[in-house]
Amino acid sequence: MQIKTAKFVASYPSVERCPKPTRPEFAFIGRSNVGKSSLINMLTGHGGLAKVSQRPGKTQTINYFDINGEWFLVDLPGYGYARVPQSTRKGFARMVEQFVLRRTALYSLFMLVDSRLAPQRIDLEFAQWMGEHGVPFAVVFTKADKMSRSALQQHQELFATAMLERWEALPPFFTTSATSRLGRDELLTHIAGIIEE
Ligand SMILES: Nc1nc2c(ncn2[C@@H]2O[C@H](COP(=O)(O)OP(=O)(O)O)[C@@H](O)[C@H]2O)c(=O)[nH]1
Ligand SMILES: [Mg+2]
Repeated sequence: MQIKTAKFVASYPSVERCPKPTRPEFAFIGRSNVGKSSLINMLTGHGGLAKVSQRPGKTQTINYFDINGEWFLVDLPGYGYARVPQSTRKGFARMVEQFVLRRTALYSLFMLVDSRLAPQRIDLEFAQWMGEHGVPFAVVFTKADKMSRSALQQHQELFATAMLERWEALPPFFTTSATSRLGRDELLTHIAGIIEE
């Protein structure tokens, strides 16, 4: 898939306020600092579309980007902030939960995982929760440029093993780097394939 245009649409405070579901939507989520904004910029080819490296927990809204006038890329608030109060954290969790469960236009969700880390409980729990609710998703390993191929493979295998303790099949895995643009074609081809189905 070619990205011809990528434009910020608007930010919404809740799923109820989101626009009418008229086009396929693909949402991105992950822990704060996982590289979500960088990946969105890398995929769309627009360096300034999503803001990189802001204060963790800064994105408290559901952000819509119009891609090619054909589909929406949705930037969801991250999970796992250390520095926001518990009550705020619960608010984010509810917002994300309602969006993921209720949004009829959501074709697939991409869960970003930092390839530098061994499997994190919060990521595994979120994957588990999506699986239980039948939410289609893929796992996107970020910052692959910072890892040797063997270490990268080891973390991915550990993640797969942890998921297979609960599930018989794995979702698609993607390996990406915002700096080298690794994984860009694969992710966009995956999205195009889902839209065509
Ligand atoms: N080396 C490298 N650094 C990255 C990559 N993606 C993000 N970063 C860095 O990780 C930090 C957090 O990135 P950001 O995109 O803001 O993460 P977000 O909080 O998930 O949106 C920033 O300093 C980025 O420059 C990547 O693929 N490779
Ligand atoms: Mg961000």
